[in-house]
Amino acid sequence: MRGAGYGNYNLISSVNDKMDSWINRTGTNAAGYSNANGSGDCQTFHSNSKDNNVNFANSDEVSSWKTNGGC
Ligand SMILES: [Ca+2]
Repeated sequence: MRGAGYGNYNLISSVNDKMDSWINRTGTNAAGYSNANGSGDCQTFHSNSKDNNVNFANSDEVSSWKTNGGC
């Protein structure tokens, strides 16, 4: 859980490749990446939105994320 405006951040190993839902309560789009350091497949976490069960293709793959813009 973070505010808007943060750059890329790598997930720790205990939650790496585990994300299956998200909520974005900020007014800024955020994004998650399948690989560390903002690389690989990207999915946008739209502002003021949520997804309780991420699409199969994007589930359990996020390894890094940012809150300063979408993909
Ligand atoms: Ca990954």
